[in-house]
Amino acid sequence: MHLLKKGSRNLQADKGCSMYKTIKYRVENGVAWLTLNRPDKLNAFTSQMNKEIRKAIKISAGSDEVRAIIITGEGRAFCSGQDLSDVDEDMNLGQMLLDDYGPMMEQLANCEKPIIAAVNGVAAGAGFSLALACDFRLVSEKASFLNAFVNIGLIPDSGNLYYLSRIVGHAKALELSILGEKVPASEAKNIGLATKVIGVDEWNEQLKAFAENIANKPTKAIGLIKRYLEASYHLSLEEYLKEAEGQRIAGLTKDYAEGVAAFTEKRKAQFIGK
Ligand code: T3D
Repeated sequence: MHLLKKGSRNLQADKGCSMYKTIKYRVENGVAWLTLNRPDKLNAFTSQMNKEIRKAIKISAGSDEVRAIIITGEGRAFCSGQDLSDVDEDMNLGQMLLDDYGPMMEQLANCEKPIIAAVNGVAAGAGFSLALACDFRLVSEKASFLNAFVNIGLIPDSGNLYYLSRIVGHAKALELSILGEKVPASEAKNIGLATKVIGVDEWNEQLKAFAENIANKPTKAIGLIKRYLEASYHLSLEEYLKEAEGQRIAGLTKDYAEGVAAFTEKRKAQFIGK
């Protein structure tokens, strides 16, 4: 298995949101803010929204300006999963996953920038899967998670079981998936789903601080950490120890030189993401 990243293109970050109809996108202080923007449907996914998310992630992944990505929802929800008013009984759901959700999940998994889900409200169905696919979940005290699939006779999809079992363990993943009951923010923290639970009053300030702190870390090293941690689940130890190649790459970055210089000079490192 190749652990090396495929060629990444240096795409220009899009600062405006005019090219998007179902999301909002802006870049500020090294952080790309991607806001799901269908609040009247609790930000439910449509094929269009799925495409726009993929586009924004691709742009963010390829932009030197972006060093962290934050995904959140407009209004009172994070995302309520597939728009159930946009499907019919004859639809091939498997094909829909192959065409839309699978590529989105793959793109998130291959993105070497840190991705934060800012779960401002309920995250249900594929909206829960989206939050699981992110590297961090900052959770509002009024948010909740709902593996809603079973409630409409479906199985958790969009990588849900893959990530959920890794995050909360097999037994809890099975419980949440079969019972289909809401998990409030406090329980999400207890079972390791939430990185941090944030009070409503401090929400904006803490999100910004968390994301900007991550955006100021050595971005290339973070990408390599993500890549090797994920690879570790699929490789033998012998294969995994090719991590040496990752460390070789990290050792060539300007951030490594800066990190060592800052340590010896007893000052705070100023990482530039290169
Ligand atoms: O099925 C396939 O196509 C394959 C793909 C599957 C991927 C999936 O994501 S399957 C799972 C789909 N999602 C769900 O089953 C969740 C459905 N929604 C809910 O269970 C609840 O709405 C929530 C727990 C998320 C929130 O409950 P609550 O009480 O806070 O809000 P509400 O009153 O139920 O919803 C507010 C409005 O949003 C309402 O519209 P209205 O009556 O004000 O005009 C509701 O219909 C709408 N809404 C909520 N979720 C969806 C939705 N509209 C379309 N699709 C939704 N998923």
